[in-house]
Amino acid sequence: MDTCIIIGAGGHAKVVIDAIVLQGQYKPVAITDSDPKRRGSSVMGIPVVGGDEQLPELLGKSIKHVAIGVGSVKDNLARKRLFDMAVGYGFIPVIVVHPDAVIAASVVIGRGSVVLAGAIVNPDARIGENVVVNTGAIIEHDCEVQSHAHICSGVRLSGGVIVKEGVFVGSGSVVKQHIRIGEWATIGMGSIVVRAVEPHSSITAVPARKSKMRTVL
Ligand code: JB2
Repeated sequence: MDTCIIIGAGGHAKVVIDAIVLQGQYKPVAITDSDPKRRGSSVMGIPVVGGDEQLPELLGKSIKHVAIGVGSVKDNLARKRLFDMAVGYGFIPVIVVHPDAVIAASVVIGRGSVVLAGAIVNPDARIGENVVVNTGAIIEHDCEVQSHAHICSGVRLSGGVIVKEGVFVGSGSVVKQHIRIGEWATIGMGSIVVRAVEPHSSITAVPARKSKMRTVL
């Protein structure tokens, strides 16, 4: 089995490591983390060997594969930076698919993307590079999720939604069919998105609107 390194030793790394182990294709053998206090500790039995300055040495030890274990809260820039850095060093980003994710045969997934437990990705959806489809998210048919986006736990993207590069869609949000979300936009947790979202903008939960008066007897 090929070995792989994990970048980041926090909560998201645990979930990624668990999925990699269950997937059974790669064996995580070392973690880098920028926090010096984490050096010498371990996550799920995998040692934290130091910061990212260790990466060239690990590559020299024939560890060729990498998974980004740093998640994101409203910002995917760090994940993009780490992905670009690892690729720049010559690492191969692994595609991680939890065995309990459901992915249609026609779905295309780019390198370094992670699809976690209970997620569903339906026919003809396209997933770019370094995307996170987090636990229980639903990506409906014909959606396009571009690189470095993070579709958080429990999100539902209806059919044909376009999520541009670097977008963050917060937990539990629902996006109406064929909506386009501009690059590096941030959608706050629990939002109901019924209109296009401007690039680099930030929106939060859309409040329920009164549709029609109704008398309840
Ligand atoms: O440049 C870096 C770097 N920046 C932060 N290089 C490396 N190698 N590591 C880095 N880190 C490390 O990522 C931090 O020192 C820290 O140990 C870890 C982030 O851990 P944390 O638990 O704070 O967040 P997370 O990214 O693992 O998880 C967040 O995102 C997930 C999607 C949390 O909000 C989770 O609750 C969420 N599920």
